Amino acid sequence: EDGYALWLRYAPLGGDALARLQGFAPRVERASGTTGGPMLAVAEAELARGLTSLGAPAKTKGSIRLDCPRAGGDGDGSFHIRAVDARTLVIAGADHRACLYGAFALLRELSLGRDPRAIELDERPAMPLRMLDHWDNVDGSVERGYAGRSIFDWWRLPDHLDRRLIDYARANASIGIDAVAVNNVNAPAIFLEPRFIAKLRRIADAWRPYGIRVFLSARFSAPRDIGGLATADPLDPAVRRWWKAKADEIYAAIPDFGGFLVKANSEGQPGPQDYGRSHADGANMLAAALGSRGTVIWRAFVYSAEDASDRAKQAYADFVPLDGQFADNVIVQVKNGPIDFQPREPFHPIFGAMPKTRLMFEGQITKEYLGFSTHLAFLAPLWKEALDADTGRGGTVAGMVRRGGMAGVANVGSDRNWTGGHFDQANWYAFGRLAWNPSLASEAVAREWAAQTLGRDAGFLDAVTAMMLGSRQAVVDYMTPLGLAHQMGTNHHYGPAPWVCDLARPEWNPCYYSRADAHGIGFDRTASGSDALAQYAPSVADEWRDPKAMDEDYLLWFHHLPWDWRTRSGRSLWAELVHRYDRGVAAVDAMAATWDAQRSHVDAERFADVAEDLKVQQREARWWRDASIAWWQSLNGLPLPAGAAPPAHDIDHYRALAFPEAPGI
Ligand code: BDP
Repeated sequence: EDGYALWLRYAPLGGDALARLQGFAPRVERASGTTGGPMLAVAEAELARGLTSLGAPAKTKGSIRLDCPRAGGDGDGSFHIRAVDARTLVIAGADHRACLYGAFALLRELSLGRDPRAIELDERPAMPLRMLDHWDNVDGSVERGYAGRSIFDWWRLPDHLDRRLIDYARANASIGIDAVAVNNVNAPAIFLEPRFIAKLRRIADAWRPYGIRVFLSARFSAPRDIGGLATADPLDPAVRRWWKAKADEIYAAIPDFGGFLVKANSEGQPGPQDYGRSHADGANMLAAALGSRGTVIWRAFVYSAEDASDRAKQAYADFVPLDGQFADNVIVQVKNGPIDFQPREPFHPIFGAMPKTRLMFEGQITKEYLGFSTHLAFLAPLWKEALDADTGRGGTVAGMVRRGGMAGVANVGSDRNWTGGHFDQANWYAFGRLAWNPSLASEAVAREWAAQTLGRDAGFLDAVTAMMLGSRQAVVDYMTPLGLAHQMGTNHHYGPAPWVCDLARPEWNPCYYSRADAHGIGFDRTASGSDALAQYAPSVADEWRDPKAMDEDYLLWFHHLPWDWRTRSGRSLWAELVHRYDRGVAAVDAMAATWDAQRSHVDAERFADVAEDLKVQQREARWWRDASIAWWQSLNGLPLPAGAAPPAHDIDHYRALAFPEAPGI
């Protein structure tokens, strides 16, 4: 087993589960009124493949009836599954998309060993767009990619379509993903040229039966870059005509093209502000070009060089005043937290603050700031922390995106196991499942993933699920405990670099975020500091205002405190910080021990791969702990708390480390 099959292995059932499936022995049939089509064919082929693989006998008795009258897949994919009599299970919904999702859901249930005739599901997606964003470049490299090269072979497209792109679409369909942006948000205009539209068309045709619409990251300055115009001003009539013609050209090739994803006036990307126009002016101009055919997804990830007083405040300051100005087919895409995909951040204050705007949640599946693909970190608890958060403005974060969706920065590459680390598959899986239903529990998602992907033994699942659930907190503890953020190495974001303080823009420096000196540490975001707290609803801000009463997981995010400040454990802030680093290191050691005890439950290849990665993680957790402690000590001059091990090296050793070979830049 090399991991290529993902969670769609359909390993043969055994024991009672096999006996029940054999007793049912279904064949797949269509209800009268349901006619065939490419999407239904995918559902039928998947059921046939899955049932056979799980161990259903060739001689059939019962039936699985597909009752999805409308051809095509325009509906939202809601489906239900239930037994109508002792030998017939029906998958039903409005159109073929319902049967597609229903087929995968049924196979998931069967894979988990459920009694086929007792399966009853009634499901509808929580939000319309469940999307993956690829940060893949035209040359086959992947920004922040840790799973090899891009799966998109732009060189050989459109003549050759890699088989892997079909397997990719199938995996996405199995978890309800319905949209994919194929190229990096830092986009060159070349993707909008006719040559590339032909390539995109080939992909769109291949993915249509799997219910996936393609999106393109569009460079805002394209009318100048490739259109021969002197400007890209969104209010210029020639610019508007250019985009309209471009959209027409794309729709002629791809009638169900999803639309444009845009990173504008952010980290050097061009945008409407270059012409004194607002984000709404820019987004609405593109929205008019697409018309009712598609959607503009406009990213709120902005922070300007001019005002670096608190980066955490800038997206809100730029976007909230524009609430109500965006066209209906614009969605503003907001990262889970106000800075940048850190191991832990409070939820983004824009959620709840733009009631007249369709919003989308952006999470990062690829682990740019969480140890790349060599550290095991299950991210469902990270996303859930934001999704479940009550905004104090009439609902949770998940509720605020129900008219928009969720987009995850993909962690998929051409590595044989897709995601670099085997457990990173769980993050892809979890993102899709949560976008379908954000109220699923992290534990349930971890368990169903592990059962389908690794093995079904109950003791094994208990151990592996617990390991997964604690893994993200372990990363927080050994990298950035107590609400610290952005302490990673420059550019590649690999390893610790809390000492860095000399980069061109203040908010690129780890020292900007820690604000550590001889006296204390932490970023004051209360009224005495940047007052970022005031961007949250009063009920939420109240939770975080008092450092004595608040959840200490966010302590140094909101407060600058002296090193001898008393935490709730009774320890000084310094001792608590060291305690948490140590807790993180110990947690990784425990994960390695847990995994080691599972040898008999996992195939040798995947067992060894994971064991090797955990060794790297053990080593790097210590590195993070030691380098961080050595640095803080060089500032505060404090002795280590009693019993804490001294760092393995002095601070100069850690500062001298360099990694030109680090991937993903
Ligand atoms: C940052 C990444 C950078 C991305 C940027 C973004 O370091 O590579 O381009 O996010 O989201 O975290 O646009």
